[in-house]
Amino acid sequence: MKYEVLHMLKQNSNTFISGQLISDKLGVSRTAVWKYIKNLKKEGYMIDSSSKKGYKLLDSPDILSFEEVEKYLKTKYIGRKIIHMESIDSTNNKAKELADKGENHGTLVVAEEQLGGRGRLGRAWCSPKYKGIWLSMILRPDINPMQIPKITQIAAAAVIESLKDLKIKAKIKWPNDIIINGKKICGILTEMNAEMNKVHYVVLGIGINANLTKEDFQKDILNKATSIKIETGFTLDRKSFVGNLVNKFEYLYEEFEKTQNIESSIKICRISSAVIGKIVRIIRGENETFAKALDLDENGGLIVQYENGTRENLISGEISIRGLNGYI
Ligand code: BT5
Repeated sequence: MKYEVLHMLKQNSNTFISGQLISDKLGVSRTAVWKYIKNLKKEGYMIDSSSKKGYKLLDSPDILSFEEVEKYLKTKYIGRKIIHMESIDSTNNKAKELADKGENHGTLVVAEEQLGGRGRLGRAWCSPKYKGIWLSMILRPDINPMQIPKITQIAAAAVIESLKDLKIKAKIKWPNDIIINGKKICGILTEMNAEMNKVHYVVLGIGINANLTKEDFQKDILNKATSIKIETGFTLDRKSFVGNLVNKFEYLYEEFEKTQNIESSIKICRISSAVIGKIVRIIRGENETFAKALDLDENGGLIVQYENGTRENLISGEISIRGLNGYI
């Protein structure tokens, strides 16, 4: 009910709306309305209250709840439900827990801060409060588990396209890093629950360093991590960015759902690749080899050629790519 009150305030954001009208429309007492208003103020909404005129919404907090992101959404199912949390260990953990209980395809888990944000192979992901976009999507594709790496490429393409709308040029360091000026501003973590031939669900985690300053990062990652704010000087409007990102994602994901192809996403990933044409270090556990990155294949795998001429199509999973002398 609190959000229905908020909805009414938002619809009349330039004018006062009387407590009586809200109470009549929603069928609750005026005291209840007053309590909801008090709670909304606690969440950071600035609401002018006047005993004669009623309530007027002055400003909304910079949070990524459904109520704040909704006006930017053009999707059919992705983000139509957002579970928003102030603080959580990891949105991927929460999304998995919810998916295990049957949460629907398209639901998003978004947190303002993660205390145990995760990268691949159990690495830590730095996720300070209100500074970034830390979200996970629950997806229920009817596909073979082998197809899962395609979802990472769709997500990478959607991030690139959303940045492009803001005239920000970014590149993809295959398979799951988005970089600006050679440093990482976004990481993608795709996890699944599956049997041999059937995927039960996928949790697609996306972390975007929107407005972090240098002080927000641990010192040991500053050589490879950065934020949109640091690189462009521009404060990202996180709400519209999330809306735009899920719109782009759903559009590209639909191609995959209908045809199992990700041609459009691969095109974007190819143009924006930070590795194609370069000699790269391929790290598999303890093992390191060098090869030239040639292209992406239709599954989103990276085609590389070793010094002896043999070629291999790398599948994301447990592989990391580095530049010859550093991160890229
Ligand atoms: C990733 O792993 O890049 C995947 C990151 C996914 C994060 C999202 S946030 C929402 C969702 N919930 C989660 O718990 N996770 C997902 P990987 O390729 O393994 O890179 C991890 C490495 O990047 C770390 O070992 C650090 O070196 C570095 N790193 C940590 N935090 C970073 C940050 N905020 N920005 C850039 N690099 C970072």
